[in-house]
Amino acid sequence: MGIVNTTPDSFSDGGVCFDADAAIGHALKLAKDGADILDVGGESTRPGAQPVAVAEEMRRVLPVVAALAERGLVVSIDTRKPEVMQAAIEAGAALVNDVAALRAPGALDVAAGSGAAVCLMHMQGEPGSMQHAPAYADVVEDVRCFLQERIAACEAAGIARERMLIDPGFGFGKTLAHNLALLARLDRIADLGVPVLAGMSRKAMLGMLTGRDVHAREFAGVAAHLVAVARGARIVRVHDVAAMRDALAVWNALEETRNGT
Ligand code: HH2
Repeated sequence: MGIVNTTPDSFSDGGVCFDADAAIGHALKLAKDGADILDVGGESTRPGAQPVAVAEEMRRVLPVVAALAERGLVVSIDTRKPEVMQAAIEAGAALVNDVAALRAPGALDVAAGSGAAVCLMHMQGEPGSMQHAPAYADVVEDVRCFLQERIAACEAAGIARERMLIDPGFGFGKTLAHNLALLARLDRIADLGVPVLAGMSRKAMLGMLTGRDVHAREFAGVAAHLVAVARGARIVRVHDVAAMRDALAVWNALEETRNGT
């Protein structure tokens, strides 16, 4: 999954694709680099981010979603707002990627009524304050329990398990120790039986581990996402698609050899 942020303020690429043509061009480059899904977002969820109004978020994302879907590309809409989900699905989005796991009033109904796939992510608190003092009894079991509850809520609303992805939400209300525990025990999340998506690209946890600034975390990101794949992740959400693709080519060849296929 390649990241396409149509925002002025995303933590690593804010402003790069604020204009629709730039975002479309960037997305086409990611597709060429090997992204199977393009995740289009119009509201930053970085720690401390300010909320964006519905109309503005739609203005940012809809032309990009429509242009990519028209070209036959698989588009995901990264939003927490039911109105944006609905409009993006009508514009051709096939997946709703919601960092709030469809908890906003009306979000479950929009997703259930649409036939789109959904990605349910764990977040403790809200982007504005989530990094202030995140705390868990047991981060792996707490996140697992939350995702299990959201899977059940989706099933009750009429969304089949086959349409779901789950995501532990690296960096969303989590310290470095929490993020590392989740990565080390991602198999506990994967054993819920729903495909796992992992997104650590350029995030602060990689900066803390390497001492590198946000634009020099590509190698650390490849390593972290490869570990996630080894622990059961099926989709990785990244900015640097070409590098990740190369790493996965090596990984897949090794797995095929190991399995004798
Ligand atoms: N991370 C971000 C945004 N959306 N969605 C999922 N499913 N998982 C994630 O880990 C995730 C996500 C934050 O990254 P980014 O889009 O690069 O930054 P910003 O929120 O500042 O736009």
